[in-house]
Amino acid sequence: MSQKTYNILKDAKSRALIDDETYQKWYKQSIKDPEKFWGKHGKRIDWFKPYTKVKNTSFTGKVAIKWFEDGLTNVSYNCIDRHLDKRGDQVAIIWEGDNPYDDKKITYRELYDQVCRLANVMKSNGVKKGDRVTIYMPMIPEAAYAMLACTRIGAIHSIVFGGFSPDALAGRIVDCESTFVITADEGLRGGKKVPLKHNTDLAIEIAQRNDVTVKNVLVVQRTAGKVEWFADRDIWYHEAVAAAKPDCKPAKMKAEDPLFILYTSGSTGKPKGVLHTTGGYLVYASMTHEYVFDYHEGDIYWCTADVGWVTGHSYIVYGPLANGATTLMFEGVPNYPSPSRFWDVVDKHQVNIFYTAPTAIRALMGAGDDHVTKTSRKSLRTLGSVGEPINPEAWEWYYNVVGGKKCPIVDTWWQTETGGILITPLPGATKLKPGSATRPFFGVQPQLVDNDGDVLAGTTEGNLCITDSWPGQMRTVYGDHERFIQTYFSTYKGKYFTGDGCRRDEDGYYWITGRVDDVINVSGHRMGTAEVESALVSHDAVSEAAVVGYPHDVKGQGIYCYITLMEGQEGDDTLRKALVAHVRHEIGPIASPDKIQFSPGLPKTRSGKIMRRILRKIAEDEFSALGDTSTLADPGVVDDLIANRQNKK
Ligand code: 6R9
Repeated sequence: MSQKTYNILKDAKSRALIDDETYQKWYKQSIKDPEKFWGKHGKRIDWFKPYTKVKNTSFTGKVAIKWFEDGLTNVSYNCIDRHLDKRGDQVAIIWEGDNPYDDKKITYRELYDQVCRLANVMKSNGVKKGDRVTIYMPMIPEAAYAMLACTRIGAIHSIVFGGFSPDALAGRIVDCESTFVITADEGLRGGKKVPLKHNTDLAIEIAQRNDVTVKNVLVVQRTAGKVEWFADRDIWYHEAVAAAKPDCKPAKMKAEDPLFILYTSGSTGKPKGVLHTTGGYLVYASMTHEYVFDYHEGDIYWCTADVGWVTGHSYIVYGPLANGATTLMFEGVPNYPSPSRFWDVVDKHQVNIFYTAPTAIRALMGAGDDHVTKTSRKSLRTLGSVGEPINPEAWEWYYNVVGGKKCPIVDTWWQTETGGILITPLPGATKLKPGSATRPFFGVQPQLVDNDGDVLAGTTEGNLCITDSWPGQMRTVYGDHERFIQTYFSTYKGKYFTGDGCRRDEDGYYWITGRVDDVINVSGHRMGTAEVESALVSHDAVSEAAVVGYPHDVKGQGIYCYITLMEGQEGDDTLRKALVAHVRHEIGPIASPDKIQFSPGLPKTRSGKIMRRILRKIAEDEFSALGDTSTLADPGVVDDLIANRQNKK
């Protein structure tokens, strides 16, 4: 564990919005009197009708979370209209295409025009306040227009990452009974085409078999590749938008009206529809965007995430645009056409704030320093990291080579459920330790508890809970409030349980150690081992499957599958390939198994529970430390598993 501390506050301090003294003062105020603190900061967004109530939240009983509940506002108004007077001609979105010669700049005034037209297209096709709209798009400006157009008329968007399969897309359409889908003919990433419209067609067929009828599909022409066309259902985006009126009044939304649903994986069952609402979410996303990245007016800001993930929601679109920033949207991948791409884009657009994931940093680190050092990167001021723990080696490389020892790194810990960043350094306030997310943001009260729920004090390690609400918190699991209570508030009564393990050091800094549940984190993408298992057992040859994560140099965690086959099946490489293809088909390429081990049996307790602890150890090639195996029904299984392990070092 690196114990080195980086204090590069001198430069940052002179211009930073928050210094340590201010951090300490504000933090104390935010905990002592949250009503007063958030009552003040809630005003950072515009309200049609100001709120008089600030916080009305309970983590016990039925769990009810309300912020600014009697206020009326609109997200697209806050992200667009309110900037028009002052910065109508300022660039809102810089779009950088997959192809380095393809780019585009969209001003706030153009954004207004595009979003209003699209909102009118949706309205004229019957989309109303509260309806669910599924967005399955590549990283093109139309994805942001689609999000903002939904918020303009009060429709609830559900974005599905473009890397998900038709099955996964269908599941999400069905769960929220979405009747309107926005997609593109094809996506383009790293020079490869992704058949989005074709996948949508297949998903809609599956949804139909599950009694959900999608009435319209709005299709952006991205590649002009060939697509099938269903004239009574499909609409070309460019035609409809060109014909629509360029003004659309923003709907007056209650602070607690739903804003979006985003599906995320948990330790059990199908992905959950995380529901975020309007007022509190926007206040929190915009406030964290400003202070965590030390955003100043005029900065060029780039978050490399995809809008299909929460990071793209809060820190490509809503946070930056609410702050009137110039946000860069990148269609491509870090290593195309070369591993210099990120830094070429930084130089090309003079990016000041850069936010990416450890998996990308590790991959680029592996490609060698030359790809970085041949670029200037002089414009960079703040670097950010998100999605998984960043190992100190990657942190040091990011700091020394990419940032040239000049840029603070904000290692931001948060989740789809939290809506915005909860634990993070602030550039002008926090001394940095590589690998630590450091300290809580304003209003956030972390607590570490042991497995019995007893609170752990001082320097310690345990399960990370948050003891009181913050405005960006999810409000429910869409359509299943009971599951919301069960998943997040029942393990440790009266506390929000994050699912993460965490250490607190002698300076009160937090170090996230990773998930303590059956969720794995592959290249920063969250995945339930149960989902991969259920995809595997849906293959005819598979009788039983158990999936665990193991440490992977680039991905953070890899996917290791133990499989028991049906009688008469042969476990060979052909079947391995078929199973990989099957999982990709069922969930999408992000869930591709890395290792598959065939085994006549799985280690189980006498009551039939699979002992994952043992499977994890074998997958890590750490089988000398298997611990107590005496509760196994058949201890012999373990010897076979060890002998045939797929990850020998
Ligand atoms: C924003 C996002 C959430 C899970 C979370 C944790 C891991 C995210 C992290 C981090 C260590 C960080 N995680 N940021 N772990 N340090 N800076 O990633 O949301 O996709 O819901 O994932 O990711 O395990 O619980 P999401």
